[in-house]
This record gives sequence, C-alpha cells and structure tokens, in this order.
Amino acid sequence: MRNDQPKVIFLKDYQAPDYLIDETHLTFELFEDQTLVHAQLILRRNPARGTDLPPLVLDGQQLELLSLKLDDRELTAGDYQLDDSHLTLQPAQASFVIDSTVRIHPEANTALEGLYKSGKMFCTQCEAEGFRKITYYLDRPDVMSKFTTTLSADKQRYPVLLSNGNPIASGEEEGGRHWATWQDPFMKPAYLFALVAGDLWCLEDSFTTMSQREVALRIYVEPENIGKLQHAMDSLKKSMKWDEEVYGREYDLDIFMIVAVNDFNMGAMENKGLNIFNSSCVLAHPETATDAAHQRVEAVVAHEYFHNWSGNRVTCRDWFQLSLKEGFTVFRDAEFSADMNSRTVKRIEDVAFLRTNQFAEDAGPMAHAVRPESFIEISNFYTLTVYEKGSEVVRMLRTLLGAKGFRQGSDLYFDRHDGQAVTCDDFINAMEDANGVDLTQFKRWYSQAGTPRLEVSESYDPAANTYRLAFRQSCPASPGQSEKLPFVIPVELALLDSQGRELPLQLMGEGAPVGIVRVLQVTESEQAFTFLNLADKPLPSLLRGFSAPVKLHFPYSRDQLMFLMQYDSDGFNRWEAGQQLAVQVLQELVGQTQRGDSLLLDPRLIDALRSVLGNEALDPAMVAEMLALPSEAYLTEISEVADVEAIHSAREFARLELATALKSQLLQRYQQARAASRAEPYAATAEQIARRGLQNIALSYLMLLGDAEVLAACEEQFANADNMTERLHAMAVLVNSSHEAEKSRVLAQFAEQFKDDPLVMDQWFSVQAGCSRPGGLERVQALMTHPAFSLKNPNKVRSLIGAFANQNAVNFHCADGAGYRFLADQVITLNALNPQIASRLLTPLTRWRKYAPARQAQMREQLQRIMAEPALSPDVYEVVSKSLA
Ligand code: B3K
Ligand code: ZN
Repeated sequence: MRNDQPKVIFLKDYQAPDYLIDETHLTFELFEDQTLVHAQLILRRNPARGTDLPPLVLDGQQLELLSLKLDDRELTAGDYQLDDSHLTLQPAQASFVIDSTVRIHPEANTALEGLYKSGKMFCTQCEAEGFRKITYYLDRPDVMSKFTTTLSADKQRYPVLLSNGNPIASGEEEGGRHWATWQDPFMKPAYLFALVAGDLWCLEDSFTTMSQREVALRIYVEPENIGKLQHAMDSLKKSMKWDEEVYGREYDLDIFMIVAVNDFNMGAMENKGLNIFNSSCVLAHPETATDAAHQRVEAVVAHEYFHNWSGNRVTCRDWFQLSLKEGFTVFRDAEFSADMNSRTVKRIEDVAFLRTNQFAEDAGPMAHAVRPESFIEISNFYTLTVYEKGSEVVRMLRTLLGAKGFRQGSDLYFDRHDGQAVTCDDFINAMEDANGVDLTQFKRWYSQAGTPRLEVSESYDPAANTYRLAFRQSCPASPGQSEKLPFVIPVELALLDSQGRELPLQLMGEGAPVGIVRVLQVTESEQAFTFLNLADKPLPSLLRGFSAPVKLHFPYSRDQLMFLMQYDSDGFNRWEAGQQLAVQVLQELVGQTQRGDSLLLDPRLIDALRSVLGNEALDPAMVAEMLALPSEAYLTEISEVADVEAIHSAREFARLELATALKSQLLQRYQQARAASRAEPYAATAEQIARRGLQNIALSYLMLLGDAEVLAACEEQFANADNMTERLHAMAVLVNSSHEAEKSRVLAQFAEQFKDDPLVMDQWFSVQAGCSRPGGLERVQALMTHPAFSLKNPNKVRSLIGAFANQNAVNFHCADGAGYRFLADQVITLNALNPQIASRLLTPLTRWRKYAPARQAQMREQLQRIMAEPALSPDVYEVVSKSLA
C-alpha cells in the first residue's frame, strides 16, 4: 500500500544488474499458518558493470526476515538495511553466497501474487514482480539463475509436490510430512519460478518430439475435475506438434506439467515446465463448457506452451519489453488457432475484439506504446496494447517479409538469443538481418501510441486507363506524445471489376502486372499509387485481412458495400463490408433516435442479410459472423460522443426489423441446425461449432418476435441440449426476453443443476449480469449475496461485476449514476483484497471522455472518490490518477 507518491519507472533509466545470481537453492516448509522460505543464492559481481563492489540491493516485500548469512557469517541488524521493499547489504568480494530465511503467509494472501492458497492447494504467481513476495532476490527478468527447489509439506493434505524442471529426489519426514526436490536445468528469471502443493490427480500422456525424445505430459486438477482434461491434453499435443512444424521449435525438458487452480488473476502462466492455469482455461467438457470455452482452452494452452520459446528460452531484458514475448506469442497462438479452426472466422473475431477494446484503450487515458516508456505498476501494463496490438505488429512484419522471410527472421532470433534476456529491438534486428531489409521506420510501431487513421481517396482517368489511390495517414496525440511520425502501413489490396474478379495490378513504373493481390507500403503522411491499364473504374478491396491496425476510411457507397459483401474473394473483407454497411445504417438510426424521428431501417441491410442467410455454400460460421451486428461497445468506440440509450435502442430496433423481415429464413436455418444437433453427439469440431453458432444467433433474432412457437423451440433447446453451448444460449435469450415465468424457471433449474460447478455458475452470473432489461444493477447487487459468489475469486468478480460494467451499457450507465457508484464501491473493497483485479475492474470508468457532460461528471466523481481513499495500491492509484489527469 502507498505511503507516499508511488515511483515512476522509466525505460530510459534501464541499467544492467550490478550482480548476477548463478544458482538459486530454495527450500519451502509449507504449514497451515505460515511458510518458511530458505534461500541460498550464489552471487557474483556482473563483469559488464565493473570491478568495484557497490551495495547489493535485493527486492523483498511483505517478508519477515528470520536470519541472514553472508558467506559463513551470520549478519545482525547493523550489517544490512531493511525497508518496505529492499534489503541492502555490502558484499566484501566479487563472488559470495547469501543465505536467508523468511516467514511468509500464503494462507492470508488474497492478492494472489507470490505464494498463495487457492482452495486447499498452494500455488504461485510470480510474473511480473511476485517473486519478491517469496524471498529476497534480484527480481528482474535479466537476472537468470539455475533453480533447485525443495518443498516439504504434510503428506496427507499435500500428496503432490511440484516445481520447475525435473524431479531429482524425494523422501519422508517425521510428523507425517514429506518432501521433494526439483531442479530446472535451464537458467531462468525469477518470474518463471513456480511451485504447487496439493491433493491433485492428473491426466497423463506423452509426446514424442521431432528428435524422438519422449516427453511426459501431465495435467493436474482437484479430483472432481479429472474428467474435464481431455480437450486441454489434445490441445497441448497439437501445440507441441505445430510449434515443431511451423517454427521448428522443440520442447526441451523431459516433463511438461499444467496445474489448474480456481483462484487466479488472469488466464494462465507459462512457468518453466510447470504452467499454472486458471481452471477456466483448462477444464472443458461438452456438458459444462461452451464452444467458445473449448476454443479458449485450446488457445491458452497453446499460448502458454509457445512461451517456452518465445518468453522462456528467449526472455525479456526488462518489463518495458513485455510485448517482445506477449505480442509475439499472441501472434503465434492466433496462427495456431487459425490453422486448427477457420482462419477467416478467427481473424474476424480477433479484429472485432481489437477494434472494440484495444482501439478504445489506445484512445483513452492509459494509452501507451507497444513498448511503454514508463510505468508505476507493471501489472497495469498487461494490456490489450501490449498483447493484441503487439501481435498485430508482428503480423505486419510477416506481411511485409512474407512467410519465408519471417521464418528466417524467427530462426535467427531464437538461435542468436537462446538463453538471453533481450529487447524488442533485438527481435526487429534479427528480422532485418535475416532479410537484408531496413526496419528503422517500422520500429515506430513500438514507440508511438495511438491508432493511426488512414484516409484513402480514389480517382480514375478513363482517357489514360489509370486508377490512382491516394493515402493520407495521421495519428492522434496520446498522453505524453503529441507529435507522431508516419508509420509503415502495409495495405494488402485487390482491385475488382464489375463481376468481382481481381484485376492484374501494374503500378506506374512497372513494365508488367505483378499479381492480383498486393501489399502496398504506405510510409509517408501522404502518398499515392497509380495503377495502369484499367479499362474501367475498379472497386478497391482495401486492407484485406486487416493488414494493419488502423482506422481505414474510404467513401464506399452502401451499394458498393453490398457488392463487396457478395463478391469480394477475401472472406475477411466480405465480412468487413457487411460491418461497414451495418455501421452506416445503425448510425443513421442513432441519429433518427436522437432527433425523435420515426425510425426507418435501410432495406438494403435486410436484403444483404437475406442473401447471406440464403447462401448455403457459405460456411455457417461466416453466416453467423455476418448476421451479428456491430456491438454496442464498438458503436460506442467509433462515436465522437456515445449516446448509450440511442445506440442501444437503434440497434435493438434494427435487430427486431431484421428478425421480422427474415423470420422464415431464420427459422428454417434454426430448425435445420437444431435437428442436426439432435442427430449427433456433441464434438468441438469446427463444423459443429459453426453450425451451433448460426443456430444460436438465429434463435437470438427469432426470440425478439415473442412468438409462442419460438419460445417453445427455445425451451426445447434449453431442456434437451446435450451441451452447454446450446443450453446456455437458450437460457441467455430467455433471460433477455419478456417471458418472466419461463426465465425464472430456467435460471432456477440451471442453478440447481450446476450449483457445485463454479465455472458453470460463472456463466450463470454472466448471463444475468449482461441482461440489458431494466433493473440490471439491482439484479447484480442481489446476485452478490448468492452463496456461489465471492469477491475473493477473480473469476466471480469478472463474471458478475465485470460483465455488468463492460457488457451491459444501458444498465451500467443508468442516468442516476448508481452503476458508477456501485463499481467504485467494488474497486475500493477490492483495492485492499486484490489490487490487480481492482485496477482491471476500473477500466469502464476510465472511458468517461466518451460520454456527454452529465455522465462525464458522474464518472469523474467516482474516480475522485476512489482517489481520495487513504490506502490506495499503486495499481489503482496509477489508473485513477492517469484517468483524471
Ligand atoms: N505471462 C502471463 C501474464 C502474467 C500477468 C502478470 N500480471 C500470462 C501470459 O501472457 O501468458
Ligand atoms: Zn503470454
């Protein structure tokens, strides 16, 4: 907690460590009321920093120091200095050994950082700076050490004792205790340290690597969840294979373990050889997990596994370089998911998420570059910008270098830096060196925050048969960055003729056409490209596959968008044309609503979606994506001033009009899909997932009509579905309907059936928290007293309070400001319990500039109320103070 102004850390102040820790020997004595940690550190002066002997400053927080030795000398209070967060002492030689014993209290650790208890098991979370809550250490990623870890605990309560690396010894002690020693042969920073002790069962399997080594695979859970691991295990094996095939990367230890825990601040953690996962990202069973949850498990298992190379073997020099491992690894997991499922659908989902959420972050008070320049609390920088925009930056590199050049670059990067802690520049330099290109200007994507705007205009010269595209890029100011220099923007494009065929592309200065799809590089503020030999004016298909994270503006007419929706050969851009059409139509409805005009939906949107629905050749997953109107959150993001009620009612009006006009087609596709579903058992295959996606969105539309036959279908789906995807969706549409009696009945039935399954109850909370019908806040407040709810469990906080504040705009933004007050109250309570979760929960309040003055004032008032709290954590302090600045 904060006593004085928290310190700002700057990238420009980076200095290599004064000392290195060659070996780390840890012993944990785990008890119910305390844990003793003995650490033996083999240290030496970092030769790169000189030969003098500056004081050694170890990080340490919330530790009770019981004993301290320097070499063989017991130190007493006068020999060292101790404050809130450091232990400082003076070495006498260049090489020395420190032995310390500290007492810590994992049983009382509600922040879920360092060593803590999740239910009955002990586990750790050290990234970014949690290791300093375990023992005194040089807790920074550029200090890499060889770890040997011994755990001792009561054998009956904690039969399983795990840490990183390989098990090397174990034994029994008096008093019913036992111990185990693990050794990790790879040097690693402390943030990758992990230990687990508990009564766990595991699913075992094995994987033979490309060099024919046998790796034991184990996924550990509490006994009641042993039946929900197959999907995660399959995902792990697919990930291991994929990384060999696509990146040539092989796993390096003899054992790879995953442990599922219920109380976890984020999705999962890539500790070397011992990944620790939020149970929501491991457990999957058709009856309890939706298709989306299955896909998330697959993606997160892959992501953490891929970190073994992009993060662990090659790690970050300092936390400003976080995107070095996170952006790259998100890119890797996205490509893996694209290869395992539908590539186009994966891209659509990722882009919709990025544009709605990361673009909002990039335009808000916490905006920062992919490589930030400063922070107060690093936990606040595990952001959409570092992760998702970071991944887009890596994707652009691949677009620019081509698949082969990119692979040569990644090979060089891994070879050159294996075992090192490096920077984003090192990554780019490897890409440059492997390809003989200059990426100096490209590096601005790492240093400049904000979303570039790319305006494109066209002109056609029928006499010369030339077509000119003029690009103008700009980027709004961000906190601390007023001037932005031009980015390198790869624009993948094609030019279509009146039949939708891609035309040969010959640029001015070229002797012949070069392909029909090309990547132009826009590098100047203003830049034009002229295409030759075009007998008619073409229609451009721009920024295909969302080739750069920018806001593209081209003056398409609605008819042109309808044409692209139907004929663009790029699936992503077909969807994108539909979204742009829907945005135009919805914005028109928002205007009508605000003026009090009668609402009129442009019939072209109905026609366009009718033909999508009627297209049996189109992947049903694409049909579902195209039927989904842009979300309220996205419409908010693209508004100058967001009118919450007008956006909601305009969008609901459009949905009802579409449902009415398309009822027969929707019903036909619904019934077809539901019948297929009844005819075969659930499988999480791409084909079935696509079918259920279309079935469910069709049901959402149909339920707006209030028909008895649709209600009956919905209840049938709820009652008879053999899987959570159909059951949960049926419940969600009922909850959002006006069928009060049916709604209460299914909610009660669902809760009774799944009351002992916390992950399913999370979904039950979410569905209700997201319900936009009046009275949302009261419902959420009532649910907070439900026995399955707990503020101490991050999944519960996210699924109830988070879902309310992020996915229920009309209720969260209710006119009297009660939604804001409620959120501020929760942030204040959580600030003391779990600062990381408190600070995450704040996000919707930080977006106050998007709204009209009255709302702005109410939101700011709550931020100020939080700011006035006495013991603010640095996490919350940083977000609130930057939001008010
Ligand atoms: N590297 C971890 C994130 C740790 C967050 C710490 N506050 C999970 C991941 O990105 O794989
Ligand atoms: Zn990661």
